[in-house]
Amino acid sequence: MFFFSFLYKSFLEKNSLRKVASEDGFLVGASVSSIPFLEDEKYRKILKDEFNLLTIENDMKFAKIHPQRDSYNFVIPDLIVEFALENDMKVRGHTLVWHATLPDWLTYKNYSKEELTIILKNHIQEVVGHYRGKIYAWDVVNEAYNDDGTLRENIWLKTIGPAYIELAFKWAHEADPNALLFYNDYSNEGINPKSNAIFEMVKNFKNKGIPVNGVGFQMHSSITYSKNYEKIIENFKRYRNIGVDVQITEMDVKVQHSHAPYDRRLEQQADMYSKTLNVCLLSSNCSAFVTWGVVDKYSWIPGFTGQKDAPLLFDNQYRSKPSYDALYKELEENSN
Ligand code: 9MR
Repeated sequence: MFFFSFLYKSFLEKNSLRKVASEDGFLVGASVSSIPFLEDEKYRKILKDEFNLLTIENDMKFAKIHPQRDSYNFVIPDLIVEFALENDMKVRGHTLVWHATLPDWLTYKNYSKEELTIILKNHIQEVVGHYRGKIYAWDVVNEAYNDDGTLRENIWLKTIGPAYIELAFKWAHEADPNALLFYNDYSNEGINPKSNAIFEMVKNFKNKGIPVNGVGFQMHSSITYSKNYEKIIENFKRYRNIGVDVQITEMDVKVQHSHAPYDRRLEQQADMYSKTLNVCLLSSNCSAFVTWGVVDKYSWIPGFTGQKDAPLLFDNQYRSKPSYDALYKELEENSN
């Protein structure tokens, strides 16, 4: 009986992304959204069966976790972190410093440089300190660059100045010296003014001893925009040469804006997912592949574009899609 239940269990485990990824120490993850996490048992089951890494999609953002100047709200992120650790999954913390999803108490008041510096330092140290030892990697700074390679205007740059980025990394490291610290952005996967500027910043941080471990490539994609995979490999390689990890942190693939039959669009989507994972698996410094959501109906995209879409690995009936199969196959063939 024991033997058969063992066989059955191994069979079930075999058919999951995390099982095939874990054999090689690779991390395959998804972002978690609080409403389905709290209300949808099937959603939680997919999370724990399929992934060995979770990113908290919204509940660690400044406005959510630090809603008033003198109070923090760790309730939902605590539940998700506990769930992850109970199920032997790692967690990516997202995100400490960003221009968006800020609380009103920050947005609608003018602070001096000294005040804002203390606010940011306290925020980072309180949040990172709360999860010390539990969060495997933090997106310390998110989307600080414009596409032309200049720094994005935001309250941090305006009031603290460009040093806010390196200060954030130092403060996060002080609060949890074992957490990996990432800079995360979008449209930075190829070689372009934005990715060059980010690379120069990270290289400079390494030279100066600022604690940065990795760069996240969000990889929000669409079947109507092709990718230059050679350039992505080249970009990942230059990070490897300076001892910096890379991760795919927020991948999804839109299928709207195409006139192809739906089945064909899902095949194109699968192809994009698997080619991107392939680049990561063939790059020795690429340690994780994370999708931005799990089940199509909970994706952020329809709300953002105003059009329905199906950007993820599971459809609205929780069935795995061709994109899932393509990732599974890629993991099976190419992890080492
Ligand atoms: O998916 C997230 C969506 O639910 C939120 O409304 C939005 C604003 O906080 O952020 C979305 O996630 C973003 C992520 O935090 C950073 N990279 C881009 C993601 C998609 O906009």
